Amino acid sequence: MRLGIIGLPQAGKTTVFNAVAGARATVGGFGQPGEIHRAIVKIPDHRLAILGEFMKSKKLVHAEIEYLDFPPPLKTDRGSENVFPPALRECEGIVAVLNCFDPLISRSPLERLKDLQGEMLLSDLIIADKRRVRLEKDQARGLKGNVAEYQAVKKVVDLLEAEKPLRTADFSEAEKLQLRGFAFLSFKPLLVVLNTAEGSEAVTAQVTEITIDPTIGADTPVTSLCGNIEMELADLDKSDREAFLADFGIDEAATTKLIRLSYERLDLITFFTGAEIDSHAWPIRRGTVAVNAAGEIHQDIKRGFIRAEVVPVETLVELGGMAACRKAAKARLEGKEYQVADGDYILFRFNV
Ligand SMILES: Nc1nc2c(ncn2[C@@H]2O[C@H](COP(=O)(O)OP(=O)(O)OP(=O)(O)O)[C@@H](O)[C@H]2O)c(=O)[nH]1
Ligand SMILES: [Mg+2]
Repeated sequence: MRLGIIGLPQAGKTTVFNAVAGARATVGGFGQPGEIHRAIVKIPDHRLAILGEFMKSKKLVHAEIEYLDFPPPLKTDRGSENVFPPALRECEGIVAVLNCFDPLISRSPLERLKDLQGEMLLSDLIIADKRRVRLEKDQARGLKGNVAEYQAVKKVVDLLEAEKPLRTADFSEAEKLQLRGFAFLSFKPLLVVLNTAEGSEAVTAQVTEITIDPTIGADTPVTSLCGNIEMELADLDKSDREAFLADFGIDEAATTKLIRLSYERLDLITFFTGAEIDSHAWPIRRGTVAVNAAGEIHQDIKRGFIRAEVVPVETLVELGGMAACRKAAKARLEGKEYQVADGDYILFRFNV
């Protein structure tokens, strides 16, 4: 799962990227045109450590997501679908970074977010409209085109012309299937980061203004952090970082919160497996059923699926193992269609 970090020029995208990824990409350099930084980030999860300790695991395997740091939208290409690099279309979610540290910027964060969103709407519209024209031409020539696709594309064009991002509209599963291949940017879940100056919190009014704006959508989380401080923090080793946080009475770095929010925004939850070799946190989409969760581990486990034995990982550790959980009637046997819950520890029974 990938999240693309985007923003207007000099918003602090690369700084935020360095902070979440512990990376050291050059900041303030106005990037190389077209240069994209990528990094895989482990999802912090205290439950994995607890499980690993209990299982005496040699290794912990975290759930991961990938962040991509993009250059700003191309100004010269305004009005084309290539304002953003194609790699952004391959991301499952988008993080928009807004410069709130420079007091000389007069447009409000909301206005700048709308500018950025405007670019996304436009590039989606160009793609959708091209397709609409093509399908209408086919119809005019008497070709029996795909009616369902035409209707879905027409709906998209209408929404975009009304400047409505697709993620705020309702689509049926059938429509989504028709639209999947277009990878529309405004369809992707969005997360907003206000990048604030050192020592200043985000202005609550700015956050609220974005949160309640109907063109952004109520589902869009808005968080704030100071990119510079977070980047320095990410550069410290673990004990120094903990000491730093304790000094300031902070229990969690803002980037940790951002990573957690990213994970949630992608609609991911975690289930666990564990043994002496390793304890493993597995990311899956919320709503995934047991048999498909099994497939994440191995196709054989999916194919030969019999039952899943399930218990919350905390209960497993607290009661001291699966046998004790069975005895206390805390472990459940679930079938293929069981919707896996966040924090489930699962033993798959399978036969191949
Ligand atoms: N004071 C302050 N400056 C920041 C902060 N975050 C970024 N900057 C500065 O803003 C400038 C741009 O930072 P980058 O992270 O390179 O911004 P960017 O959005 O990646 O820039 P481009 O990729 O060129 O569009 C640098 O000089 C940073 O030091 C912050 O939290 N506080
Ligand atoms: Mg940059």
